[in-house]
Amino acid sequence: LDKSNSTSKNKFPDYFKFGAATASYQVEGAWNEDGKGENIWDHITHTNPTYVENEDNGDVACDSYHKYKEDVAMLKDLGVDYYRFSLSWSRILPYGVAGSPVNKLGIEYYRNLTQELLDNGIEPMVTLFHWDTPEPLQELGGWPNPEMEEHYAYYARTVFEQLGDLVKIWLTFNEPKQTCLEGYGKGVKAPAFTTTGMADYKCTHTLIKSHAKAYHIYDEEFKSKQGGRVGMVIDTVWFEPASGSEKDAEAAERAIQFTYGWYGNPIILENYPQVMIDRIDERSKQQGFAQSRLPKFSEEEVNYIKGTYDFVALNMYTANYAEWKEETDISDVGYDSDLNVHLFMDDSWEESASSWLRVVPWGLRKTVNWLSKTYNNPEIFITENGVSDRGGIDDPQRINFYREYLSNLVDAIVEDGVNVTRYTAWSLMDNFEWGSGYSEKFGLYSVDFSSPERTRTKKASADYYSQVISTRCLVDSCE
Ligand code: PNW
Repeated sequence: LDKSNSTSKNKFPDYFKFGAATASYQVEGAWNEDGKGENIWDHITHTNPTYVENEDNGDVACDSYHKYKEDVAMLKDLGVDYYRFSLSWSRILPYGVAGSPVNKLGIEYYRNLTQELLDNGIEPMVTLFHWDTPEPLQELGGWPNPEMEEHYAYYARTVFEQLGDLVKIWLTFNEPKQTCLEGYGKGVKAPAFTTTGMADYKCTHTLIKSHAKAYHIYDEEFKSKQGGRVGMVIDTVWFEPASGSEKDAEAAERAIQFTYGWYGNPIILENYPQVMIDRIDERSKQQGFAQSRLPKFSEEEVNYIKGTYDFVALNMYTANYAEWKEETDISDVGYDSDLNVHLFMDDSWEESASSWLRVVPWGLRKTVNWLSKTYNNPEIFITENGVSDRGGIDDPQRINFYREYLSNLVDAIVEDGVNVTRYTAWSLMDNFEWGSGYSEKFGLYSVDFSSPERTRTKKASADYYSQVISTRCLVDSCE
């Protein structure tokens, strides 16, 4: 695309907002302070330390529990409009379960952080759940147990009551696909179960119902007085057909339906994607299951779930090629064989420190266009986008990443008419990158994890992002 003759094409609209994100377990530390209960990441890192690279854990992390004022000062310096952070369920409800006592000190921490943001003119955007399930709930079976809906509803109501006067944007779940598929299906996230093709589907079923319930609780009990909005963060990579063939196009569409659509369709449209229902029903039957491995929503549930969003939220980092493949072994029970698409990356795509993440900026433009078309032009928030390296203050690769992805985003908005209103950089600072520990760095600020002070230092990319935010523009020449 030739943008040389139009400067305004590089400009984000005036209403557009920029933010930065973190998540509780990845930054807070203070894992057992002030009455916080144990969660599944505390549990797995303490009982099975080699689960994470270098035996890292989030016991201290960035120590944001004590250093939140420094974090807010960094956000202020960046000039962001809002800060996306998550609440630790175990810090608020140490026992996790419905009806259990609220930890006043936990609430106080989040009220202090939120007030500090507001005092600095930064809007809070709050995720209720970013993967850190309370351990007592995991011991009741965790997300595949339908009972979780009741526990989550109690937690959500508690949070709306305690923080709803200050917070106007709520995200019920972060990337539930990672919780369900990676946590219960593939074992690469806590609680590390590997019952794919069953537990991941049950987890999703309960989680979607939990989301819908929280949405309705807010809508009925809080919205009229608090005036906020509620949505769910769903992630996907962009799936590009491996060739121009019909079959590869079908494979790519099936892959995004099994990824974004798995969660997006029930909430934004109606029920699971038909291609998931058909394939999993059929494969289950051939495998001798008396019913489908994909649970069914009743008609009443379908109607209760549909429409439970005030905006559509997307985490997006990278892309895969999708290639059609022959049906292979019917006896294999699992999400991957239910999907049955050959996914791969192009060797020419620039690498990052994360094996799953290659730099594919045009994927963002295609993804938001797909969302807009599939879900009838909703308001879209980008709730995460960013890149990892191995560290250092001078980070030209990250500057280039942000420049290229933002350039594609502005094209999607200005040229394609997609209604994206927010962009969130992952992450404000280097933090605990789950199974990779502290080895992969996504921050705009570096954190010295070898120092008890957890000293934060601004990277070159933070200056770049600041400049984009203050000018709403990607190039110096635009206005
Ligand atoms: C996100 N993918 O996870 C999480 O929300 C963050 O907590 C995490 O730190 C960040 O990305 C970086 O990993 C994702 O393959 C992991 O598409 C993988 C994918 C997407 C999101």
